[in-house]
Amino acid sequence: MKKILYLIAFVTLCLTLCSYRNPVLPGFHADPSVCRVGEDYYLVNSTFQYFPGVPVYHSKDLVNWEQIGACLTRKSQVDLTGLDGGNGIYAPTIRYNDGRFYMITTHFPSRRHFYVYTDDPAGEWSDPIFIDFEIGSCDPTLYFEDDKCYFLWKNGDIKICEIDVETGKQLGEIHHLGAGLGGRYPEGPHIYRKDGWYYLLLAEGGTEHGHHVNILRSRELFGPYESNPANPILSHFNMKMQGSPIQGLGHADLIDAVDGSWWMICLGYRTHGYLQHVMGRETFLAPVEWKDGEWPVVNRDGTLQLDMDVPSLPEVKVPGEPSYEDFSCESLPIHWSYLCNPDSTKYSFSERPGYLRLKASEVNIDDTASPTFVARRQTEYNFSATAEIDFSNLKNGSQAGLTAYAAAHYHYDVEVRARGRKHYIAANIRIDNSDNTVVEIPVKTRKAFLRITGNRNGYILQYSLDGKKYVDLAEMGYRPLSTETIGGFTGVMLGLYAQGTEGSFADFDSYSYEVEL
Ligand code: 6LW
Repeated sequence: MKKILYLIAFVTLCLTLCSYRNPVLPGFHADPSVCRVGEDYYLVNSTFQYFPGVPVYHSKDLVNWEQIGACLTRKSQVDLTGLDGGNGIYAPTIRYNDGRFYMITTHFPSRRHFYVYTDDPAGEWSDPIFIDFEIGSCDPTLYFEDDKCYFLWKNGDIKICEIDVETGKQLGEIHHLGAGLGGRYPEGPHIYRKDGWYYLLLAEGGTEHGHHVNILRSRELFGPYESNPANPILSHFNMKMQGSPIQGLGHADLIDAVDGSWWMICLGYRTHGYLQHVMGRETFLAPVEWKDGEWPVVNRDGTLQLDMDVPSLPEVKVPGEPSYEDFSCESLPIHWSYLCNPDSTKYSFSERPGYLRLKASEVNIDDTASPTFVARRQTEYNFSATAEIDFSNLKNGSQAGLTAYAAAHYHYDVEVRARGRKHYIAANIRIDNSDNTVVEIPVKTRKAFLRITGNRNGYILQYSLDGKKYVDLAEMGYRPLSTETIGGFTGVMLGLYAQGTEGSFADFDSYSYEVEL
């Protein structure tokens, strides 16, 4: 009997130590970059037109991540006015040197590279230091060696030069490190120093299905770099992985863990149907075997799975994002996002304590301005998002509700509408130039529950007047909200909004987001 108990304990221990689930940051978490300080790991993602910009996540095991802040929390750092999903903040890199964290990124459409710094990644970051000698393209990174700082970026090929990290000024000549192996869009470069070699990691193929990661190395920082004969070191763009639910792997960063093991984080997307995805590019983790003087090998064969049965770092759990928000807070929790820089006068937690008051403006969620809108990421295929709304003060010509928002002109809404002195609950489908009310139901109450349920087919729009019995209003497929349909770089956000007549507002009493893995 004792032997059986020991065996059960060992198997349980092994399963606990030897597995994690990808993506480690589900939902729209593109262009990940990671660094380590002692036993602490920090990770950032791109955010495009969403604000705050560049969330900062912390972990002790590279699997469980907790958002501790954001790099860009002030308009003086990033002006997103008038920007849509193809613009804003592109790929970031986070690095640590001599007591200071740096995050470098690019603002589109200006294409200006800039970096901010801090000694507390959970706190405020500095105002931007702009790289003004090189305007254009994207994917900047920093490499520190001895007391020097080097700036790398992609613009056609991969370029590098030394900079004065205090001012962003160019210090040395620009060197060309080549364009990888000739794939489309060589991008996302990072440099690592190991065993007397400089390693240049980069993505090629473009951030769609052809995406993959290559690595080169040189004895000299400025090259010439030789390619790893085993490239690509990470790719699902092959026959073996053509059926994988994970596609588009690329844009990676390497990290040496506190126990000496190596790991890769990268972006990829989980397909809804054949090669279409709605949740945006997500952050994945893979183990790397990197023997002294040899090339790194990612997860044995350069692929990764949703369930990773590999030895992982000792698990350190973190509090997950709450599934229920009763808005009894004084400000919006950090994991919520606004569209563009928010107009703070349109949001209140104090005018009706315990409620989030969203004040309508003439800017609506299809305008590339700053609508009254707050959202969380869709993180799983199967979810249920529910908002409890009091629309007593929603005036004629206004709408407020819950939306599965992929982009301006691409969203499914279950909303309350005020027309004259009457109110209606409606399912509204916006696909490109088509703005279609599927159904509109007059209601006499002033409170309702609005719900969007997600599944592998798409989205179901529902409402309830008592929070118990839900009525289906519309059912829509995922394809119109997929990145392959819309383009751009973001994923579906499940948001609350109010728009229409100045002085009109809606009070949200709660928001719940439940997922089914
Ligand atoms: C980013 C590029 C990429 O600049 O997509 O997947 C672009 N990689 O490196 C936008 O995320």
